[in-house]
Amino acid sequence: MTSVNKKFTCGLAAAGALAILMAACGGGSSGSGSPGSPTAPTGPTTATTTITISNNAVGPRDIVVPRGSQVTFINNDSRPHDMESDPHPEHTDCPAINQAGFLNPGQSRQTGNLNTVRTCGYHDHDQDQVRSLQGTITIQ
Ligand SMILES: [Cu+2]
Repeated sequence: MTSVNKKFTCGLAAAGALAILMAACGGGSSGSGSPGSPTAPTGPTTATTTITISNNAVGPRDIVVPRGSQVTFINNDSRPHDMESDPHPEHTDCPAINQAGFLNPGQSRQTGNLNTVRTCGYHDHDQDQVRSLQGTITIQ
């Protein structure tokens, strides 16, 4: 019965002071102001500012860059690609990525300055279902 009693106590604390509850009983992350721990990317990440497209796939898919960086997309494929920020089709998460945009074969272009510490997903707007053309840029 000890655990039940503890939960009951926390409930009372919540009614009184939410902030104290968060500290005493919550133990969860605050959700803001936690430097160095952005949303964990799905795969291994690489410290580079260049993403190359070939054989209808990006590489490396997931990269880590310092805040303020520009990332260069290089299209070494035999067909055009249109690299844009998630989510599709709005492209609103990280608008700086949209500056890479449409790349003909052999073309390359940089994103704008990635100034916000966060993880940005990107995709090929013309093949938004193709996983091999999707990845993440983690800004830290
Ligand atoms: Cu799109």
